[in-house]
Amino acid sequence: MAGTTLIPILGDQLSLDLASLKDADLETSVLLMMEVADETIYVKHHKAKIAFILAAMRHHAQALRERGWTVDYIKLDDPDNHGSFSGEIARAIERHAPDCIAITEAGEWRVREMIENWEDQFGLPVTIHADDRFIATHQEFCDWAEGKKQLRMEFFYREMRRKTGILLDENGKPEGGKWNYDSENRKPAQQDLLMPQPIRFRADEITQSVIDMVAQRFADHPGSLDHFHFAVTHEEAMRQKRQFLDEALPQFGDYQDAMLTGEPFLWHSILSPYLNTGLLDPLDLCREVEACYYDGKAPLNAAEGFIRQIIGWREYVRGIYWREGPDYGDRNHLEATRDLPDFYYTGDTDMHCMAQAIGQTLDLAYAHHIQRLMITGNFALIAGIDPKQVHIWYLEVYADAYEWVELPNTLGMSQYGDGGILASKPYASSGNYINKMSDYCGHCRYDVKKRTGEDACPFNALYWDFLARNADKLEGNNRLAMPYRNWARKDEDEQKALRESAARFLDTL
Ligand code: FAD
Ligand code: DLZ
Ligand code: SF4
Repeated sequence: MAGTTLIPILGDQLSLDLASLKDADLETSVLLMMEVADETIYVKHHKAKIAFILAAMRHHAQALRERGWTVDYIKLDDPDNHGSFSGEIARAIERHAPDCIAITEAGEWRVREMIENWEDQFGLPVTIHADDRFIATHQEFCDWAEGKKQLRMEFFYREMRRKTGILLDENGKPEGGKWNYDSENRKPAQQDLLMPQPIRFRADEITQSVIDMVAQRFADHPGSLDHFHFAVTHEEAMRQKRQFLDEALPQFGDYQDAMLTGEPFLWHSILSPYLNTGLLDPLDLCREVEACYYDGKAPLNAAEGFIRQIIGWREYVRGIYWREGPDYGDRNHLEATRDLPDFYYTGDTDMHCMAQAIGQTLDLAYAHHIQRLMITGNFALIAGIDPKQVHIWYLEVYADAYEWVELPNTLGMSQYGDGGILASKPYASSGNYINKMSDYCGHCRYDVKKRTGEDACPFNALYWDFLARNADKLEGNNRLAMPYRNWARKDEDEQKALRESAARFLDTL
């Protein structure tokens, strides 16, 4: 008779057809799900992020049991809980005496290295399955990147379009003749009564008990539980997906980069927590978006733009995370050392754009891409904040944050900490960009048109100071030739005034 296989399922592996379950035997497998202290405190995750993950895990365990699996579920408040994945595997081995362990690969180096020790630690064979919820394998990404002087998402994305066949015509050419319709996608938005709103899911008994436990146990973690709205089951995540496809997708492209006061969601999907935990499948979602285009329910710029975020950016950042290795998070190309200001944890700042982006983040564990990149990320970049502290903040505060996706976005794309592996130039801007893409400046005590002086928008002087401060590292970058020419054209007095204004502001942080 076949012995028992122990199959640990981690908190971001909540897919019913997870790789480690595909060939597993219903009769002889024990699935192990573990709520463990180490995972909840290795950074101070937002309360709503912890509540979402644990509530989704508990509902997923139910869904697995309904499908006939034996699930051994360890709760965080179990008095015997050892508090770590390895500690709980050791206890589960005592309970179930398995012959072997099978697991789907983890989403970060820290846990991957832990799992790689298990064979020696427990004296059992451990099979690690590749995570086939992603489109590109690690090898495919490395093969594509091999020998290239510069990696560019756009070219990798075309490979993913070819691999999946998404939005290709019968001759294998991109639908509509172009691979990318971003030039149509950079419109500012107006306040609009018909703006779609994501579904606010009600907490059932299971979710409520998790929320209560998190409120008590993680009171010193950032963020609020008052607005907890997440889908926590596969069915609820599907409903949110349907809502997005029907109501927001058609205008997703147009307003992808827009920001409005008091509107945290705009036409974004709010699906990343579900894609990253496995409640939704990324490729299925892209095929549904593609179908919306073919059925005339969404224009090509919206469908292509959305699909690019998933089969392009999402896959690309993952490829870079694993290719660059476990020390990626230690890089600091611009040698930025300033501490992260306290207002990242309170939202208490006169900069209205920052107060909006941080405030909604603390309330909802959500901000959309341009808020993350061009508001909070841009500020940290031009103020010279230590990229590791910035990385930890992003990993803590967003419900969708796991290191494989958060770190390259933060350290690489947003903070240029990898010196240009992920992005060809730093995403630094003055207040002008924020004013163009949002209505924030109209509500701000600072004047976005002013560059120096007490009421000048801090982003302006900081932007020029950033360029001047990092000239030795950035001046040679072709994509920054124009801003450096503009800096050189300023007379000495103006340069001095800008740098002094920046220094005065930085002193207040
Ligand atoms: P939509 O705007 O509706 O986009 C659709 C989907 O595309 C997203 O759900 C997401 O799965 C994918 N996507 C879009 N952009 C990216 C990207 N750059 N990288 C990976 N996937 C992308 N995304 C995370 O999932 N987790 C993170 O921890 C995370 N950290 C970020 C940190 C910084 C500094 C920046 C600039 C971006 C980060 N992103 C992260 C990418 C992006 O901001 C979020 O995926 C997006 O805001 C999620 O909201 P949404 O589901 O409404 O996205
Ligand atoms: C993020 C997180 C949290 C807060 N808690 C748990 C947990 O208690 N149990 C669990 O299995 N996973 C949790 N996670 C997600 C893990 O940190 C994630 O699976 C690893 O980062 C590996 O990618
Ligand atoms: Fe932000 Fe400057 Fe605009 Fe104020 S004026 S909202 S600080 S960009």
